[in-house]
Order: sequence, then C-alpha cells, then structure tokens
Amino acid sequence: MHVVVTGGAGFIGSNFVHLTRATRPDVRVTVLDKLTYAGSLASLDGVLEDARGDSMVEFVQGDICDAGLVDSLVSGADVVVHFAAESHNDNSLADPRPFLDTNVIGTYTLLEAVRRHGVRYHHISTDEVYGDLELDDPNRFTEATPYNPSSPYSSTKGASDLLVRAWVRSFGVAATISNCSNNYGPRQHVEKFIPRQITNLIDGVRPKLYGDGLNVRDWIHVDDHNSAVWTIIERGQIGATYLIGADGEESNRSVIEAILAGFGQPVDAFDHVTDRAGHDRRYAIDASRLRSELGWSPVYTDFADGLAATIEWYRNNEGWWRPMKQDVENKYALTQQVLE
Ligand code: NAD
Ligand code: TDX
Repeated sequence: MHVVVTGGAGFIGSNFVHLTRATRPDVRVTVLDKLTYAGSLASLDGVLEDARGDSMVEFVQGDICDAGLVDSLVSGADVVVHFAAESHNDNSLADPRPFLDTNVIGTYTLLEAVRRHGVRYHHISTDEVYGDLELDDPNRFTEATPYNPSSPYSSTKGASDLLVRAWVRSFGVAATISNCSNNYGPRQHVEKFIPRQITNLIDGVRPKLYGDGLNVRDWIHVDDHNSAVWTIIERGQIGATYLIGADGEESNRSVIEAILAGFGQPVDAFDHVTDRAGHDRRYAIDASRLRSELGWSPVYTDFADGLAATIEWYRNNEGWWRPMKQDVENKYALTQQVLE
C-alpha cells in the first residue's frame, strides 16, 4: 500500500508516520509538507532513513494548494491521509487568511485529485467544528451534533469537512472523516498549551493560563488518535464520520497544576494572562461509534502517565524545540499581558 500523508512534518502527521513505520512495515509513505513555521524535518528523524536502511518514507516539500504537484503525487497513491492544516486558534485570530488558503482551498485541491484518480481519502478534522459545551452540560459531542464553529480556525476546518461530505455525495469520492479532541505527546509545537508550559518551566518561566482556566479540553495521546485513524482507514464505512476521543476531560488549570507538580513546583506558580477572544469553554467527545462499530480503544488511559512521558520527551529533546521557542513567545507578548 502507498499512502500520501499531507502535513507529515507536523505534530500529528509525523507521529502518524512513525507509528506506520513501527506497525505497518509494508506500507510505503510519501509525505507532502510545505514546511511552514509548524513543520520540521527533524520530526521525521529516524524514519526518512531508518535503521533498516530502506526508503519506505519519501519526503516532498510542497503546498497542498499546488494542483499540479498534488495531482502527480495522488495519481500514484492508494490512500491519501490529510493532516496538513493551519492548526492554531490564536494565529487564526491574528491573521485568518492562511487558514482559508490551506484548510479550505488545500482540501478542495486534494479532493479534486482523489476524485480524478479514484483514490481513497481520509480527512483529519477536529471536535472544534461543533463549537463548545457548558461546563455542566451532560451531553458530549457525537457524529450528529450540528456544526457551530467559533474561531477562524474551526470555521475553516468545518468548511473543509463539508467539502468532503459534498464530494462523497456528489462525486462518489471514497472518503472518511474523523473529528478528534485535543492531542498531546511528543513533537507538538511549543505554541500549543501543554508544550508551551513544559518548555516555559524548563526555561524557568512561569506557565501562562488564559482567563479563569476553567475551560475544559478532552485530552488524547497522539498515538491513540493515530491508531484510530488507521482503524478507520482499514475498516471505516465510506462516507462516514467518526469522532475520536479517549474520555480525557481536564480543566486547563488542572493540567497546569499537574505540569507544575511534574517539575516539583507549587501548584499555584503560574500567571493568569489575557484570555483568548471567543475562547471555547468545553469540548467533550462521545466516541461510542468508533468503539462499538470498529472495535477501537485507546492505550493511554492514564493522563498523568502520558503527561509525565511528554514532559520527559521535551526535557530530552531540547534541540528539537529550542529553535522555535523565542519566536513563539515574542508573538504571544504582542497580545498577552500578565494579569494581576
Ligand atoms: P501542526 O500545525 O503541528 O502541523 C501542520 C503541518 O501541516 C505542518 O507540518 C505544516 O508545515 C503543514 N502545512 C501547513 N500548511 C500546508 C500547506 N499549505 N501545504 C502542505 N503542508 C502544509 O498541526 P497538528 O496539530 O499536527 O494537526 C494536524 C491535523 O490534525 C490538522 O488538520 C488539525 O486540524 C487536526 N487536529 C489537531 C488536533 C490537535 O490537538 N493538535 C486535534 C484534532 C484535529
Ligand atoms: O498558553 C496557553 N494558555 C492557555 O491557557 C495556551 C497556548 C493555551 N491555553 C488554553 C487555551 C485552550 O483552552 O489551553 C487550551 C488548549 O489550547 P491550545 O493548545 O491552543 O489548543 P485548542 O485551542 O484547544 O486547539 C487544539 O485542539 C483542537 C489544537 O490546537 C487544534 O488544532 C485542534 O483542532
């Protein structure tokens, strides 16, 4: 099988490539990635040329909006797994335009190519397309929850999902969609919540909490996300949407406290900073369909263990994240102030 992985130099996509090498050695992978600020070839260390000395993973630097390049890569593929996106809500508030280009036009460009060549397509999306829940809402998101995105990021992801559904219905494209909750694990960009706080603490800087910090995210380890993606590629029903989650609801405040504890620091040694505009209150996934129809279940069921391993990864891989750290903090400093 030959799989084209878009965004394979980013956080989840690179972990997907590593997992694929480890669990499916016969699968040939071509990564298509633009190497934006969020992509790093170092995230593919060990798989581009692995210990076996084979060349099962090829890297192509390019834009998913480049129709000619996309057509030539897709024409030789059995499956396209589409991770590439502009992925950070805060960036989408500062400058939405790249989100429209990559998330909407990029997805359209891939859909037209898989349509032309009759290639199986899996679309990676987010629970943020469903908007947010109140803290005390007994319901969680399901595949039937109406779309109600809040940010430029989530609205462009929602738009891309709707394009996929239309291409399935109108053109018979063989696609599946997954909407996953917040991922954590190795190789996540330091702009994101958990790596930002871990690397701040390594640098002796206090963690930064938005607003009152009671916002809830439903955390899943990136390897569990990617094992679910493979499950859907192999056994999912064409045209279906699957929600991916691992029952990992935590408030941001409790995550910061857990990270501080991991560094042996007092649990209140963090700063409150300016809240995010339109900040979603709570995400929560009901993954019953994936579990019951496809028999998937997560491996990382203990968030504290997964977080400890993630802290360890950032401690041991400073060379990976150091080059991006200062730019990220400079950008945050333009809009975020420490509140008294
Ligand atoms: P990321 O920002 O870490 O990586 C994105 C990758 O896409 C980067 O390597 C970047 O260079 C590449 N890219 C960006 N624009 C491109 C373009 N025009 N052409 C080619 N490559 C381009 O993102 P991530 O956190 O790994 O997210 C991957 C996917 O998973 C996204 O579709 C995101 O919406 C989705 N998702 C993320 C989470 C999460 O918690 N991070 C949760 C659910 C869904
Ligand atoms: O310094 C911070 N302090 C803070 O309190 C940062 C960077 C974030 N936060 C809060 C905002 C959110 O409530 O932490 C929570 C998580 O923030 P992010 O890591 O920016 O993630 P989120 O906005 O929830 O979106 C993530 O999950 C869904 C990914 O970035 C998306 O790509 C994915 O679709």
